[in-house]
Amino acid sequence: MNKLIITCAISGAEVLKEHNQVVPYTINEMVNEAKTAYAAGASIIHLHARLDDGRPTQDKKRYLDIINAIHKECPDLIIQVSTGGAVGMSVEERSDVLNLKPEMATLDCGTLNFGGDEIFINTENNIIYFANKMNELNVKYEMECFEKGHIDMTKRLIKKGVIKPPLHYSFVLGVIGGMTGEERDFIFLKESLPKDATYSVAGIGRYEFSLAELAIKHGGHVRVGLEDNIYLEKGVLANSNADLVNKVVKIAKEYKREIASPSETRQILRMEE
Ligand code: KMH
Ligand code: ZN
Repeated sequence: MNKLIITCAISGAEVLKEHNQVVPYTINEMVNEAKTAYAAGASIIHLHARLDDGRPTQDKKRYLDIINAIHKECPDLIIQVSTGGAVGMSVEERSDVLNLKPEMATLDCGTLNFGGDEIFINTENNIIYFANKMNELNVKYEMECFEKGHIDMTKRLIKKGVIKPPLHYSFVLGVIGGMTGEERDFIFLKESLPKDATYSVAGIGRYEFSLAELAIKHGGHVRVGLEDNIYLEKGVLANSNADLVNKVVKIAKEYKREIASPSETRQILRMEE
């Protein structure tokens, strides 16, 4: 089977040290989490910038400082910046980081209720705006789909020529307000993808490792990290992002999936085309 791409979502925008004290906020903490996740097997770091006090920020200067600091330690690592930011941020605020011409970024493909009373807004015009900007700046997009309707939206935008192959999806499942991450959900989404698309899964909370195992088994790719889940197992907090990556590597071994390096990841995702 193809090699496994592991993405590590080290920081997120919502998870706090009050939830797990190892959630990174400062640049040094981010570098340490990225470096150890990379050593464990991650080839992509999904990054949300935070201020030292933990507040999420889409400030491009802060992103640049974090990216440079991580690349100083791990020059080869792929850094995927978030254009989702945090709920409530404007499209302009969220997209400013793209002006850094990052190698990769997320493209959120639909609106949903987010964790109870909030709404994560991604209208069709918003998605077109982000996609056009990423096309223009040559940024590889990973399409974040929180439910099946979001995949349908990407198909509509592929037809319109807004979203251009090669296509890489992420199924983010288990958000309260989005689709759950049961096996049948996973199969339904996987079978709904356009031909030749690659995909990764990001299971939120208790879905993190069950979804990871399904993707590993079916030839997909996996995202883990404190953004999505703070536990190594029920009731046991993870000591680091690397802990979560190590657990995926162990599952991958059981299925004889080798782990992709950053350069192999670029090839699998056809980033050099
Ligand atoms: N923080 C969420 C509201 C992304 O990174 O593109 C959005 C999010 C998605 O995390
Ligand atoms: Zn994110």
